[in-house]
Amino acid sequence: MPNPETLALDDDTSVLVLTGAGVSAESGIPTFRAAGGFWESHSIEQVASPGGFARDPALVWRFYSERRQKALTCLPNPGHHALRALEERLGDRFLLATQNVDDLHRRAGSQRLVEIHGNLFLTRCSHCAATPVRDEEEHFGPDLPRCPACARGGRESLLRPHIVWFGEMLDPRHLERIDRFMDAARRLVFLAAGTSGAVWPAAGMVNAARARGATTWLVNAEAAENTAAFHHFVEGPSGLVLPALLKTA
Ligand code: BJW
Repeated sequence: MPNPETLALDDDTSVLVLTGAGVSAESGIPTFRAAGGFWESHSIEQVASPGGFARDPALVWRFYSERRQKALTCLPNPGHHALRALEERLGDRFLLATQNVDDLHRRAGSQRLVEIHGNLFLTRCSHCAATPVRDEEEHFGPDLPRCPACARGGRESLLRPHIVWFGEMLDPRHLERIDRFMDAARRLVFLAAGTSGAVWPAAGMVNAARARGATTWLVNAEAAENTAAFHHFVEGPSGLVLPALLKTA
């Protein structure tokens, strides 16, 4: 009889993980909705929406530049490392979808990684479809960066952070990759960690996993908005809980 408090992974099991800001909290990166989080000191509408960028691109660049500075000083924590170790064990039976843009999963060594809300260190054109480029610079107004491809055609287009803002579509290729992974699993475990379950479509991934018969786990410091959708809820900091949970899985 498997222990109900372990993931009970066998050779037939695939694991889809969804992470949120809570997983990086122990690395020193603020979450969004907590006291002291980003949305306490910044208006979502001003800094994380296409309308906000159109109105005041310098304010938006300052917000993301400060986050770049901060993220570069932070290190992956034991939660990130536990997920990388699980990937090493499972190989292609593992996929990590993260809402985090801070690059810490990649820096921990995760490779089967889908950054569904973008990446803090990628910059792209706000107008044309040129491929996003790696960019660790901080951009403070008034000399904001412009798109070289557009400039060659005589157009002045601002570059912007490669981030999915509210009201913007997630990259359909990312969502398709997650769907294909779930469809291909013989037995599926879905594990969400460090996310409030307040933002869609990520908050609905648990339902999509359950529709495929998945066993579902939530690891979070407190109840999330969608806790009731999970079979198992382990309350606690992911930097402690994930290593323990995955070690015995
Ligand atoms: C710990 C911990 C520790 C702390 N250990 N735990 C369906 C219904 C209603 C609305 C919608 C819907 N579908 C779409 C929408 C609109 C919208 C949306 O979801 N709105 C809701 C707010 C209601 N979604 C969108 O616009 C998305 N686009 C889209 O769906 O396009 C189609 C469409 C558009 C419009 C209408 C309909 C369809 C895009 C969403 C983009 C989100 N972007 C952001 C900002 C950009 C990234 C960035 O700058 O970093 O992404 S918002 C922000 O929230 C960020 C995060 O990735 C995201 C999720 O937050 P997360 O990670 O959950 O963080 P927190 O702070 O909320 O929670 C942290 C949790 O960790 C807490 O519970 C803590 O307790 C816990 N914790 N320390 C474990 N140590």
